Amino acid sequence: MKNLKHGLFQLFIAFDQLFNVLLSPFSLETWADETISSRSGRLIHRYPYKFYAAVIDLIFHPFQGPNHCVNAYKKELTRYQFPPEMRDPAPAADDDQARQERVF
Ligand SMILES: [Ca+2]
Repeated sequence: MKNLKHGLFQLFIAFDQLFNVLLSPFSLETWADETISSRSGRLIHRYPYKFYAAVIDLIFHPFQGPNHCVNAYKKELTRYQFPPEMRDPAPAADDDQARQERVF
């Protein structure tokens, strides 16, 4: 059961990241290892990402509560989707200053 749950989650993340690239493959803001939620959270300070984040947050609100996209971005900073031995031991940046420095 644990393998099934892990595999389904990996498939979801893989398709999410593929869809993120397919949305705008020739943008310099597109990165293959980023979900649409994380990208929307990273760029939430401007449109169209502010709109994307509002829609995605609304969809995920019943399951995860508010601020899904910003939380996805913070989670991305911890390299949560990497194998455990490849994750950065540094804690995620929670303050806005550190977040702005890591945007690009
Ligand atoms: Ca990632």
